[in-house]
Amino acid sequence: MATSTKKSPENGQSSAASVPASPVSGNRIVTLDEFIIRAEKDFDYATGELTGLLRDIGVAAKIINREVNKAGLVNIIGVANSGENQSGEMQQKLDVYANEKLIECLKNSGECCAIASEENEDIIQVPPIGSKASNYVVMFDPLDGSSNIDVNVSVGTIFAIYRRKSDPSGPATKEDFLQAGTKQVAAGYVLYGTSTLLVYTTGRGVNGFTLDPSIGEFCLSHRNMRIPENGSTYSVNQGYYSKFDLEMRRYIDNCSDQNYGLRYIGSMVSDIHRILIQGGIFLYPSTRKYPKGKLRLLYECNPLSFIVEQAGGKAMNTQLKRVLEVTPSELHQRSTVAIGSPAMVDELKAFIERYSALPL
Ligand code: AHM
Ligand code: MG
Repeated sequence: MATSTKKSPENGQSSAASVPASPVSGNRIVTLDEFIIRAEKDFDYATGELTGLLRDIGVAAKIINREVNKAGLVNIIGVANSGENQSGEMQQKLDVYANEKLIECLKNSGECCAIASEENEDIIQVPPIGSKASNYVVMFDPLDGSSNIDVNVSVGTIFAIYRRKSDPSGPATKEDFLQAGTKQVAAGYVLYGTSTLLVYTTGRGVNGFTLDPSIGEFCLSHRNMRIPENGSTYSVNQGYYSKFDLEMRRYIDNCSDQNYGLRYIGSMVSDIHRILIQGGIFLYPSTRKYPKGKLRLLYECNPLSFIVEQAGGKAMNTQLKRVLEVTPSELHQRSTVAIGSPAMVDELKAFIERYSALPL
């Protein structure tokens, strides 16, 4: 039976397992919108803003999904060499398109006061609509793994929502975005895969919704997701093996010795989604090219760590610090990361402690 933990907006997170107190019943279809509205009732201080933001992101995800799905058709249905085609926008790179759509959807409703995107150097102010001052900021990676689009491999959108720290009567500031991941009020991802899925958490467990193209709605399909305690696959770009630190090479050797399977899609959302369902560990350690790791703390590591922790998993960087407790100093800060089944993250931790030459 579902449990309820009433919370103020200041402490947007609780321990993992709770689901909305207003349960959704039986086999009937529960849409994302319905689920969000029901869940909102469990927050004492809910004003509808967070609900509105999640709905905006859901709408943008449907638009992005439509374009991603026909990406291979661009050259067929576009007007040859004219620079234009029937949608006008399809010839843009899809990550630029996804970025614009998310910004547009969020600006239209005015439910957030500012946006930060992996695609934009600086924060984007969202002008208030009427007298409504918003309390939230949103950050996202609009199309993660976009280099995979050309070869028809799954890509994803990742997002995180925080309460602003600055005075709501003035413009948002960079400090509103430079908050530790523990301050996330909500986070999620959209996976444009064999089917399109939206998975999100508001700090009270994780739920997933599959897009039913026949009705154009995300429908609850993965209720209260829990990551397996252990797994038998590891996910890392093993091509960089010789560029990894000793402790990481020893851990990978151990994975091989133990006959763990190697699964690496090269789209973080897809790799994390598989691990959430089947168990396993995802790694992006430092390499010679990316000494601080490749992935972005704000747009990739924090939201996916929040989701995995809420599903019962663990997420740390290779300095063994919990990812969500790192206080960012830059919008586009990179981080090393190890995310996944708790037993596997603990096993990696033991290897790092044993083999690391660096003081931890
Ligand atoms: P992107 O945001 O430029 O798409 O880069 C992030 C992606 C992740 O989805 C994926 O895990 C990683 O880059 C793959 O990197 P690599 O090709 O170095 O293994
Ligand atoms: Mg990315």
